Amino acid sequence: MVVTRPLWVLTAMQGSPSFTSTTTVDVNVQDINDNHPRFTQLFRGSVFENASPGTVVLQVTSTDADEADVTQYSLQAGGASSGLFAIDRDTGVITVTGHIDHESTGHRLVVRVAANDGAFNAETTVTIDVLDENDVAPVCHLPASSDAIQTVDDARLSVVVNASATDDDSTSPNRDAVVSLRDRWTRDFVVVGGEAVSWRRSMPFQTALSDRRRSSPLNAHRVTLAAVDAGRPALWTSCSPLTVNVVAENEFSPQFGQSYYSVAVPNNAAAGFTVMTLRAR
Ligand SMILES: [Ca+2]
Ligand SMILES: [Ca+2]
Ligand SMILES: [Ca+2]
Ligand SMILES: [Ca+2]
Repeated sequence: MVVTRPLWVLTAMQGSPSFTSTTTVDVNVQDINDNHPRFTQLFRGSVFENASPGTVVLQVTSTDADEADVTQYSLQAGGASSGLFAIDRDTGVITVTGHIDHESTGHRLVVRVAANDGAFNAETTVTIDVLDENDVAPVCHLPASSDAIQTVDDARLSVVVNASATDDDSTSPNRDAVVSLRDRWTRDFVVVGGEAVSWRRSMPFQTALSDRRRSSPLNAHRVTLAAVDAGRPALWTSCSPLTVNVVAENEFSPQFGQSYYSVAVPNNAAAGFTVMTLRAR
């Protein structure tokens, strides 16, 4: 009840003829706590995941028709938000106290706030939206046993290997990941569509200068890939390095080491006796 101060004017009369006397009585109506506190609105706030302890999320406010009442705020225990937030009991400011992780706690947290005036409680639900940060690096996926790839297909933009990237962040663009060349530019490769590792140019098989029947070391091409996401700033993870070997199509006949061999065999050699071992290349 609001304190009011009505002024009462009293008149006293006595005798005949009467005499009167007038006085003024100032009546103080004592306020008692007979009204509940009321929250001024439904509250909703937002906070980035990984926000530092002490980060202010929002402030709740309330009114109380009893002028003299002092309202104190508290959080109701329990639920997914337990331990993640605290409230200043005097000001109603809600701050971060725990580790908020969008990937494990989800995109929305709910806290129950109580306001107490010493006798009466009011409760409200505060919704806090958790905003996603780019805090998970993408992961690279290469086909098994792709560390040494052999290919005869050397044409420009022909696909050498298909790779992929995944990212456990919750929202785009933080979770949008592609495979990319680790270096901004490489001479031999290009990644098409974020996954198809392809020749940048035609890469024909080369023979060794010393022996035209042997493969040149220049046929081995190393490429380093990375899984990269689209967050700001972007995160990336290196893939296992690849070696792509250009091999010749079957254009050589097998060759013996010599064109003529002579071998002596004992005249009592039994069936199954090994005369000699020949090798061709
Ligand atoms: Ca009250
Ligand atoms: Ca996270
Ligand atoms: Ca995240
Ligand atoms: Ca990410």
